[in-house]
Amino acid sequence: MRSTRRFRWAAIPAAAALAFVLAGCTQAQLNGYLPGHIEGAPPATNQTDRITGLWVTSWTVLLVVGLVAWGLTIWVMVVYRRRKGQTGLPVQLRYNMPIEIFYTVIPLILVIGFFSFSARDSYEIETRFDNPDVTIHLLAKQWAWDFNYVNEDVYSPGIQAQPIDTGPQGSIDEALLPTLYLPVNKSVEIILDSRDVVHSFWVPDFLYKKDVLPGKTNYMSIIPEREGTFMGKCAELCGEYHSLMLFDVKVVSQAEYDAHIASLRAAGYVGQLGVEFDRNTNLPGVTAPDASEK
Ligand SMILES: [Cu+2]
Repeated sequence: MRSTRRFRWAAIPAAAALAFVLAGCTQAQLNGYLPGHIEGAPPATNQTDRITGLWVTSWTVLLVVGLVAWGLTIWVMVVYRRRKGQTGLPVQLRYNMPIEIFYTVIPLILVIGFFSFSARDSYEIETRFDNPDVTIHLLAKQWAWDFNYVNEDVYSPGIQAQPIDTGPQGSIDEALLPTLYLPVNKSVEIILDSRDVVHSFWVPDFLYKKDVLPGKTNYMSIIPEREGTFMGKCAELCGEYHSLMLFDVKVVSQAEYDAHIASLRAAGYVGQLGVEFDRNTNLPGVTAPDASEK
């Protein structure tokens, strides 16, 4: 009698878990509610499937752990509740070796698992190309972005987003946004430097962001795989107009990319926008800033 009642209570979390699994998953759930996924279209970059996989696997495992933990908690509360007429303390248990091994070993396996998969994926993501097809030298500044197209020796100077009065509150002039053009299916290395304070280069659909630090060069290695316009923003609070530090990334065909480079050249944007425009002249080092070098 006693054991069947226990079994009945244990069936509740088990049934709940089963119902959850049998309910099936929508595409958004399978994608972990991450942005940038379009059904039937190529992934935004060569990394997005990997990042989505790590995220979805992680939260699925954690959800199962949660269901087991919540199930056991509720089960214990119900089965071992104080019954009518009971007085005093129940039998006290201590030093239960199987349980102690269980709650030591399982979390250890989880932590090692999460660590190793995260380390593997971040290693893959952070590995730089030996010979990227396209090299972009990006310079972040309060509150915009300069893009140098290194191979073609042209540049695109950026200004911060310009609010416009027409349209809903908070509207900005899309045409004036700094825009980085990238050819589709080409390996791209973005070299990230800051002219002043800490910024962060973030294209939400690429599922990755990278800090842009003064005095330290960071690198981002991606292959954009889907044509389109991707919104980007600075993801590190960097001052008064941080919220206007917006940009677009346009992933286009090689022909459109070449045409854009030609239009920059025709507009006179030839050469590279270097560190001479940095506001920060006091980078880490052993020498004081020299006014004559400016
Ligand atoms: Cu910023």
